[in-house]
Amino acid sequence: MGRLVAVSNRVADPRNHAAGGLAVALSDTLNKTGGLWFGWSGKVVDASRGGTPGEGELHQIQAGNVTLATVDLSREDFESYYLGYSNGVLWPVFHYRVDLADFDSGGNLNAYRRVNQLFARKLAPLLKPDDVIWIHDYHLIPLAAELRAIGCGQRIGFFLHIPLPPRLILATIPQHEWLMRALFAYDLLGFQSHDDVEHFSRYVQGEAGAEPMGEYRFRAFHRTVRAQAFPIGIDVDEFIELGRADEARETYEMMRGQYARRRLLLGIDRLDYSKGLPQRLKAFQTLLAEYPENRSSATLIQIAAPSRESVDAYADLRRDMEGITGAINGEYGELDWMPVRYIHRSTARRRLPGLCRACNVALVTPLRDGMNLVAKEYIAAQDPEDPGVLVLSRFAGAAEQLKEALLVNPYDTRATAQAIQQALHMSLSERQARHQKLLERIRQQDVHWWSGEYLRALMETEGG
Ligand code: ADQ
Repeated sequence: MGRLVAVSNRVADPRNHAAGGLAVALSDTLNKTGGLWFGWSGKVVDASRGGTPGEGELHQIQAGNVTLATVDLSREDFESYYLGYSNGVLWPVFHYRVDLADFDSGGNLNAYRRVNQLFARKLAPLLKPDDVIWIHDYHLIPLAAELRAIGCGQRIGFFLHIPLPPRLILATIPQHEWLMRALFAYDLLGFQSHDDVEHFSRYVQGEAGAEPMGEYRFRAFHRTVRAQAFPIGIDVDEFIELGRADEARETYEMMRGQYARRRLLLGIDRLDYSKGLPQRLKAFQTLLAEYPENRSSATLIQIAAPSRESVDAYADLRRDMEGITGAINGEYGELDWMPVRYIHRSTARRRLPGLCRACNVALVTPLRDGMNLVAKEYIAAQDPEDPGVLVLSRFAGAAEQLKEALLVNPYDTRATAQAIQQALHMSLSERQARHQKLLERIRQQDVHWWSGEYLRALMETEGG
């Protein structure tokens, strides 16, 4: 295979494994092929200080064998492309929250196109003819079409980290046809789950008259694209290793010391409306109401990292969370026990394994989620001799794989409360059996499997 060129909205130094996620997934191949990683620098520059809006400056640094190339965005583009269209239209609709989408601002769509064109213009001169290009996520759906328009004939793949919704939900986006047509400029489309592929298939057959052409292949708009599920995983060994390091162990000891007499439940998320946090708190409240033996004992540690705070829906969610937490703590709290510890900050990755291991139950209950890696990290962090229990939303992509978790409908707060009760009282032998299966599953399809399978499929795919 030629050189790997990864493109994503944000770029991470592949030497820094502590960053997790894509950096771990791509570092092997990027290093082996002397790769290039291209994206936004994270810097917003004010147009008034020079530079036309959208014309980002290109920065290149060498990280070992890998070149990191990034561009700055103007404030206007950041607000319209990133906050406006990507996170104000695509994110909510792709998570089935049509009610939260702001469809009215045509300026946002223009900026979305403009930034994708800017990325194409800045990236094209850096490309070599036999490069293999792998573009990530909803911010960059039209990027391949823009690259093709200026003459790039390389193999280009796309991976969508978030769900693809059903046809009629997608069709609420005024530009849905343009977006979906843009996907046909790729050679391979990767989705998190089989449900997502099914939604793609139904959309293109229903809206674009596409013909399925045998396994995984679809023809529409005079092009053929391959579409397939590649569920993303974690680096299980790396996470277990992280759990053996000092910071994780100290976190574990501190938690066990502080909460010696309690049963701990854990939620770790970005503060995002897709993660089902208010519903989770209400399920916990129902648990305390209907199973009073948990009062003065069960403690929910909810860590919710700040995210996209200047988008209105996120500010509303923050207020809701503070309100519900206050109500539960006010109603059930004792001088020596607070039912909910709500922390609106992110936690250092090095502490996560210790935190996960110290908690008896993880609540991973999104209303919709592409995959959800916290579910997999929780499994990897457990002591196989005395593992905790994963309560998992059936609407997370991870539910297609993690069948031995307690699967719940997060909208049904009473059923979720029952599942939490079941988790808190599960026998050791059942916990061990479920955990052993889950660990096998996350090992079989870990992050190296994910990137390996994806790139193998991309190399096999005939363009056209
Ligand atoms: P996210 O929505 O960001 O990602 P998720 O998979 O839950 O979701 O988490 C990604 C990483 O962030 C995990 O490694 C997790 O530990 C970390 N993280 C989350 N909350 C944190 C917190 N409060 N403090 C510290 N770390 C935290 C998108 C999709 C997901 C998909 C991923 C990867 O929305 O569905 O799983 O991409 O494809």
